[in-house]
Formats: sequence, C-alpha cells, structure tokens
Amino acid sequence: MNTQTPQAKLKAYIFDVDGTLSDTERDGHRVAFNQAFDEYGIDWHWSVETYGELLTVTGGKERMKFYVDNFLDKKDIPEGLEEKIPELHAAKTRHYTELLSTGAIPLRPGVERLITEARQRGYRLAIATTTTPENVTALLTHTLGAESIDWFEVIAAGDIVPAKKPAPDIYDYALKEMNLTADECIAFEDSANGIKSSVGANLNTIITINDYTKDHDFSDASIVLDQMGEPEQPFSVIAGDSGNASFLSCDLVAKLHQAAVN
Ligand code: XBP
Ligand code: MG
Repeated sequence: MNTQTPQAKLKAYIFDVDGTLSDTERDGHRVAFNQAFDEYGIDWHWSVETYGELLTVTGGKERMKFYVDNFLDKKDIPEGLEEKIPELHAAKTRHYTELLSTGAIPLRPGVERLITEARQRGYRLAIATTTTPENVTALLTHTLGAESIDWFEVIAAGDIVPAKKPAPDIYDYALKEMNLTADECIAFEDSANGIKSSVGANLNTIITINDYTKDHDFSDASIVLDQMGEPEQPFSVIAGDSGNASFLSCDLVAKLHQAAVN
C-alpha cells in the first residue's frame, strides 16, 4: 500500500506588493500623497497615525475619497475636489515612482532570496495588488532590476478589476490569466484586506506582518511571520508551525501548502 501523502501540486507563487515585497506605505505612498497635496496647494497632511486609519481602504483614489467623506467637515472640502481626485492621484503616482527611483525603499528581508530560489526551482510567479501598475514596475526595476518585470507572468494591479481587495477579484483575475486553480498556487500577503482577498479566491496564504498590520486578524493564514527572514536573520513565528525552519524557503512554502491542501 502506498502510505505516502499525495504530492501537493504547488505550481505558482502570487505576491502582494505593498507591505509584503516592501514596506512601502509609511515612507513611500504616504509621503507621495502628501507631496501631491502640497503640489496642488491642498492643505492636508496625512500623519503616520492617520495614514494607518486610511489604510482600511485599498486603492489611492478610493483612499482620498474615503478621507474626504470621513475625515473632513463639508465646509472644508475644496471646491471641485472630487473631480480632481484622478489628477491628484496621477501626481501622487509621479511622486511615488520618483521616490522609488532614488532606491530609498528596499525589499523586505528574504524577498529577493525567496524569489530567486522559486525561479531556480521552476515555480511560476505572479503579482496581485491594488496599487497602480507603474508603481509595481518601478519597485521591481529599482530593487531587482528592470529584467525582473518579466519574471512575473502576470502583474495584476490597480484598476484592472473594478472591485479592489478585500474582494477576491484581483486574485481570481491572476489565476485565470495563469490558467491555474487556487490549489496550485499560494499567496503572500501582509494585511487583513489582503488575506480576505486571497482566501476569498481559495488560496492558501502566508502572512508577513508589518507595523501597520500586526494587530490584524490572520486566523485564516497558513502561517504568520514577522518577516520572510534570511539564514542569518531568522523570522519569528507569530502563528502556525515552521518546523525547524528559521527562514522562509521553497521547502517550507511547499510544506505549508501541502499541510493546508491535505
Ligand atoms: C495597497 C494599496 C494601495 C497603495 C497605494 O494594498 O492599498 O492603494 O496603498 O497605491 P495591497 P495607489 O498591498 O493590499 O495591494 O495609490 O497606486 O492605489
Ligand atoms: Mg499589502
């Protein structure tokens, strides 16, 4: 009798971007929003704390609309502002990609190592994010090099689907484009909105938390880590079982996936 457990057919890794590949929110997106407000002579400043509250809404345009609707008195809303949001957001994207081009925003520990190993081992790679496509290509270009854009066979980003995370649509879109089923893939996320989206698309999900997301509910995650870690910079396991591993390798990813699909 064959007593071996069935081989999990993990084929692809699907990565979130903001907070997962890189800590972009506090010192990247937030700063770029504030620069855009200054450029347009708008008297708003999103502090680190306020920005944490605004992060409950994904998508920069949606986040600005949420701010106008929930943080301002009607009388303080500049005339014609709502119509200006797309233009203001385009300015924010320009500031953000300029910031990335200075190399000021690195990848998180272990990300480059895991992506390199995944490529060597033949896993297919994709991205599923709510951020603007230019932001993804700028981050990849200024961290892994321009050629890395082609390592990802799908970059599902921004307005490509109408309903952003926490809706599952962006992951469903990436799966459809890759012609893979959810049980052939694993997602990497950092936030409650992110895991709602990935789990909503039936994906096993590995979480690496950050300062903005450390108190979120990750009870559906395969494992919750403080970071992917490196051989000389071990991760801390917040929830789940990493066995003897001290950093996230393809073997550990496969083990976590197998445990979840069996
Ligand atoms: C990221 C977002 C994005 C960025 C800003 O969430 O919500 O909106 O904060 O980017 P996730 P844009 O990591 O779950 O994808 O301004 O380009 O929308
Ligand atoms: Mg994220």
